[in-house]
Amino acid sequence: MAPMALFATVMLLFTGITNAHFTVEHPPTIGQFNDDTEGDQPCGGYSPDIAKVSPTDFHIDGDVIATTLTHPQSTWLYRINVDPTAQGNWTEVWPVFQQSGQGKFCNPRVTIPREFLGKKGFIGIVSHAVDGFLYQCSAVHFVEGTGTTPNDCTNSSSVTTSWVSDDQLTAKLNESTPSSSGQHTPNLAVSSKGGAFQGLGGLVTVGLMVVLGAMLTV
Ligand SMILES: *[C@@H]1O[C@H](CO)[C@@H](O)[C@H](O)[C@H]1NC(C)=O
Ligand SMILES: *[C@@H]1O[C@H](CO)[C@@H](O)[C@H](O)[C@H]1NC(C)=O
Ligand SMILES: *[C@@H]1O[C@H](CO)[C@@H](O)[C@H](O)[C@H]1NC(C)=O
Ligand SMILES: [Cu+2]
Repeated sequence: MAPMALFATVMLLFTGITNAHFTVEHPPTIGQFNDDTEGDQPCGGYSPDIAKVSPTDFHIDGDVIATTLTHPQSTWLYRINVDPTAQGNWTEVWPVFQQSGQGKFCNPRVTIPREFLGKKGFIGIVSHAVDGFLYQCSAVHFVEGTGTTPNDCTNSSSVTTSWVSDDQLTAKLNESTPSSSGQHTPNLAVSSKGGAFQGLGGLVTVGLMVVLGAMLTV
């Protein structure tokens, strides 16, 4: 009984660890979050249609973008467009920067060019991390003024940021044709969609099975 319980716990633990890229707290994202398709542009596996969602107000003189990163490092692109299905013609609304350290990063003063005032569209948040590019979108209505900063807008203590240039990430401003989820696994030849971490998790799991198997036969 005990070894099997241990085995199950270990399996669960590794499953939990491998299901992690990044999430967005503010503004609320559209579509069901799906870890496996977060590498599909433009919105992480979800096909947006501005006519079918309820946009949140986003204040053009300064409002909040807040994310939680579950990788040790990421470069970030904040982009917006007013295409009904979020295809292409993105405008950068914050310079590309790098986050070091897992956890929450909240940017309380993202401003939007005035030409977008009164329009409905999308804020796309793109992460470039160890297992490739990852996407989330929020549907927003660009309104006048400055947003109030929510209480959960905080930076994790381990998080630091710096300005970097990332040409591959900046090129996502021009991206418009749907990508395959294969883009999410550029570094290791792992067939699963989840990328390097699932590959690693799989290896470790196999290793543990061997060890536990040996224990059980003793
Ligand atoms: C791209 O977006 C900008 C800003 O909304 C707009 O002025 C421009 O006309 C758009 N270009 C195309 C080709 O849709
Ligand atoms: C988080 O850190 C950035 C600088 O890295 C800072 O601009 C921002 O105001 C911080 N957010 C909060 C909620 O303090
Ligand atoms: C986007 O495409 C236009 C036209 O091809 C090009 O001039 C511009 O440099 C590109 N921007 C980026 C960020 O790649
Ligand atoms: Cu990931």
